[in-house]
Amino acid sequence: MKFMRISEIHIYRHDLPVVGGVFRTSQTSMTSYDTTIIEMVTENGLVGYGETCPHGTVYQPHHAAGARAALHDIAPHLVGLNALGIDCVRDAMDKALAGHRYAKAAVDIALWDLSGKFYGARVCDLLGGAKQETVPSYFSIGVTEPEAAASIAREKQAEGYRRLQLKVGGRDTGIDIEGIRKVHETLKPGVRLAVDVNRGWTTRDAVTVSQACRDLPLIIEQPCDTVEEIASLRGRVSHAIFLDESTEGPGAVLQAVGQRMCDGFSLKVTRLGGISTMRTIRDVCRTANLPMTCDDAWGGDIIAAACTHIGATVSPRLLEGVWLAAPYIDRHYDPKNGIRIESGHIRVPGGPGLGVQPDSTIWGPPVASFGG
Ligand code: 0XW
Ligand code: MG
Repeated sequence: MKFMRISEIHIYRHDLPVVGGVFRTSQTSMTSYDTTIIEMVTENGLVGYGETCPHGTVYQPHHAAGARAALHDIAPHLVGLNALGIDCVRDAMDKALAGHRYAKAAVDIALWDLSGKFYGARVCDLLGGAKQETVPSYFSIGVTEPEAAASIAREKQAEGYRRLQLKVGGRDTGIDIEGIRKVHETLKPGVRLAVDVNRGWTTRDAVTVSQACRDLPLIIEQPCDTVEEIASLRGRVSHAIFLDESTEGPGAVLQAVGQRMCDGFSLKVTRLGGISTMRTIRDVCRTANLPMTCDDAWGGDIIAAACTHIGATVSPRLLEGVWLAAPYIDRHYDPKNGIRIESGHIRVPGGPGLGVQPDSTIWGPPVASFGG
């Protein structure tokens, strides 16, 4: 096996203020995101990047400062290892610290970036090849009043989006029903709508809303908190159900697939453990004939590139979309090759690795450095 020694690891912290002021989900209102970036340098001077950025502190059992603390403990165990042996480095991370998949994901992403740079290949090509060079994105409309949601829905379809996700929950279900109906009325032919509750309903609420909207073709995403609640909805609701937050790791996805608990997944790269785990789950979804998204909770160009590369390798028939935080972020890490959404679609970057070359001065000095 070829060897490329990891010589330095730097950890950065960066704020991503929300364009428009606030992004609301049923249980969280975010005005700024705290993201963590990892920079891995190899002995021959290649530099790889990874990122992890939770959607606040209650969306998942993930914590921004916790990610940095975990990486701080893990990093010393990685200096000197072979960056090209991605799975061996993952083993080393597991020996250094149990759990903390969302933190380790940043390292995993940086390793794929480095492998791509070493072999002169794009991450999507290392993952088996891009099935499309432009992937569909979808727009997420935060929790808002029904009229406001409908007007954003109109605007985003005019921009070219072919899938919308409407956030609901955390309020009277009557308003949710009105919002869903109002947004649905705006849908152009072929545009699909997912209603994302982010765990905000009881099973009673889920049955009530689904029955009240039974004439509308929708996907309902993560209606309730637990998989037990969601599993109990089978046969009682009129809509396809997707799991998001409940897929806390690959094991949870396998369980949901085995029990046919849902009709698809909204997947988060860092929650599952990075690009390596997403590849496994992509193949599981293909085997089980289940649609999936390739998203993350939030994050800048590095996360956006990771989601796009994986998304490009999913069978187009099963790819629900690649969600990026880009519309809510006003600055790219890589001003030239940063990941952009145009007409609701994302072009897969052409350069080696992730295909983005961040300007690390944007993040200020590292909060921790190892090796060197
Ligand atoms: C729309 N998202 C991808 C962004 C927020 O993290 C919530 C999330 C979701 O689908 O739940
Ligand atoms: Mg979701």
